[in-house]
Amino acid sequence: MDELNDEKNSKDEQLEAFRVDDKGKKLTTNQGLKVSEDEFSLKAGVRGPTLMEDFHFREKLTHFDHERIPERVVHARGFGVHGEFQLYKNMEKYTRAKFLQDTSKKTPIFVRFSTVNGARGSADTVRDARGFATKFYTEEGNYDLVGNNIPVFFIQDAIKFPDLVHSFKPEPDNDIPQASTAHDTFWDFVANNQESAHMIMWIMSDRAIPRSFRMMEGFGVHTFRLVNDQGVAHFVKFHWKPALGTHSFVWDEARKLTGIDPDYHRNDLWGAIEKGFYPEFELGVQILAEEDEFSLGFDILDATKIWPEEDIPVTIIGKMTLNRNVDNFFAETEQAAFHLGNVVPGIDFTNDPLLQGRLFSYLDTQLIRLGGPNFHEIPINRPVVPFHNNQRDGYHRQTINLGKVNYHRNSLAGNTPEPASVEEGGYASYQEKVEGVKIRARSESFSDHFSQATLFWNSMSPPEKMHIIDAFSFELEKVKSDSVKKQVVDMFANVSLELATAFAKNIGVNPPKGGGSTITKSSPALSQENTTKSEKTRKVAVILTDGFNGPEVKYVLDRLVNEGMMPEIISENIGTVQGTDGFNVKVDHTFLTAKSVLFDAVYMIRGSYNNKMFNKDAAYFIDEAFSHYKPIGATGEGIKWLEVNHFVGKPGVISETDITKFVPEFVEAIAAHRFWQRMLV
Ligand code: HDE
Repeated sequence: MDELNDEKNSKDEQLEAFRVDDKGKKLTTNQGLKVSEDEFSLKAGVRGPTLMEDFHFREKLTHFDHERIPERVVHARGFGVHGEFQLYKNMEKYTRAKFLQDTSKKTPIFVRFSTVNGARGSADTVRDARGFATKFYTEEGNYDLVGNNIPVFFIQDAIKFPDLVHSFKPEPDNDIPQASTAHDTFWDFVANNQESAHMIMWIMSDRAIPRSFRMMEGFGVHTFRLVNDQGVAHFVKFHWKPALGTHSFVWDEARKLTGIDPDYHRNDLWGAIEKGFYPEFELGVQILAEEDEFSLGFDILDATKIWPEEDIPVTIIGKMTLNRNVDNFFAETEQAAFHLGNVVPGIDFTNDPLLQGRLFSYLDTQLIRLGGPNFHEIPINRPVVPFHNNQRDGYHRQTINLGKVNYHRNSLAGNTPEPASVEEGGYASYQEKVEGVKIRARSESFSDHFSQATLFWNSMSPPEKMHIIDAFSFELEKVKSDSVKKQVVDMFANVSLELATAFAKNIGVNPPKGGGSTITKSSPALSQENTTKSEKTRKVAVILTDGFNGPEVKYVLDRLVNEGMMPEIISENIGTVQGTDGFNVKVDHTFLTAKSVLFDAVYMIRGSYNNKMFNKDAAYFIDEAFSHYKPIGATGEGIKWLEVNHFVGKPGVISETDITKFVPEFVEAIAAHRFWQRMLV
């Protein structure tokens, strides 16, 4: 079980030994005793008290009483999936890590995506950073890349993390609001900890409301080190680039989804994998020579800074494919334990004070969450290679270590298990020269909080800028303290006067007196306008009633499916809807469950002019999709319907009687995703 197998997925094989199928089996206690009655407790008389001796009742209830474990203090709401990583490019020039050298091997991986702020049962589509934690089960042990979908962080030193988290969590007196930063304590923290400026720009941007886990970038955030066989190190930043591009909701849509489908991102990822639309992310690295450490004009140890991609290009080195859903959410996703300290030879740390603090926190948090020091033995956390050491005992120990020797150095077991030399694969920390006085202070080189926040603002397209202004306005409208609002306006005047003046007006605060930025640089890679755009896997709502043109609709639906989209049929009742020429289609939804926010595009075929209620719902559906800038298509009688409702001729509205022309135009519109020109219509 512990040996690597190149042909098969070694993690999947390992997990197989732990999978249990209860179907078709007799019910037993945890001791394997067959149970003859599971609905009635053992009583003294049918109307009498339950007896203490009812071991089955006690076992069942006791287990149930202890089913919950503490949720993660941050990133409580998450969703995990399995996959594999395939290297494209041998990186031996930079790193000894074997999984980054052998392009013929696939490394099993497990990824857990998450929100940061909300509780375990909170909604998926809130405004927040998303966690993007990847566990590589390599032949040299587990390597965890525990990143986010935003490349910078709020603070520069881990000692402030509890303060940051207290400020964004629900306020302590009334535990409100859930999964939202739109409240006083968070913005008070921001205004009084101005290193947060850059991260706040990202959080107020569309990046914080991703359309899908499948459509967001991932970043390792910190500067790490790659170390090669000669012991030569390079600084590195890690990136995940989604094959489908980086896409977002509009805010109104995201908010509505928190009610309509709080599990939206889970459903989206689970469904895509079940349908065989396996999400892909390419792994990229930005590499910087050690001698260039001070060449970038900011400190590379400061986690509030990016390395603009135009200055240091991202080299793509491999691809991860997510191809398997979990069998059991609790056993796999909830019990997964990530830790930045899980590294393999050839990957090392830097002195980024945020990274250094995280190296403590992740192991520590698992002790309470997973109830002891043996969580590495839980199937999802086990490496696919054997582990041997003198650590013993503790809650829920599963390994049965043989023999008497449980200490190092020894002679009774020939001094084994023994350390491995570097040549044998032993991990040796990079020998960085360090000297300094003991001091609690921020390095001067960490003091520029605004330049890159301005760089981000300068890089946004006009619609993205409008969304950022709206997001600041929304959040601050919810803040009660006038003083906090004013402080935030003054703070962001340092990023952009245009921005601060715009949201100050919306929230009734006097415009900033000073401020402004001299930074004119921009980084096109930061704008989602420049991302990959594709129609693949997009969900199309097909509104259809009886009597539609069968051959035409069949043609369109077949083409949409063949080109990788997911059409779903909405009609008056669940069942089938009848077209001409004997063409029937299975109905997926009525308007009771189908809301426009669940779809990327709408295809209107025939409005039933007899059913007033249906027409009203269809009108609302299309109106809403239109207001969210989504593509709308119509053929046949659907065109009449769009005409009556004055949609024809508007940007992103495709109405065509010739279906051979309609399909390519509609597919192109779906690939364009949003028609921001409608803001001006
Ligand atoms: Fe985390 N973070 N974090 N974090 N973090 C946790 O570990 C912490 C930070 C990130 O899917 C906790 O197992 C400190 C940055 C992800 O299971 C905890 C600091 C980044 C996940 C913790 C940070 C992250 C966590 C809570 C400041 C992006 C979810 C439960 C120095 C690079 C992992 C747990 C999963 C989870 C501590 C900042 C990403 C408490 C002290 C920066 C993706 O240990």
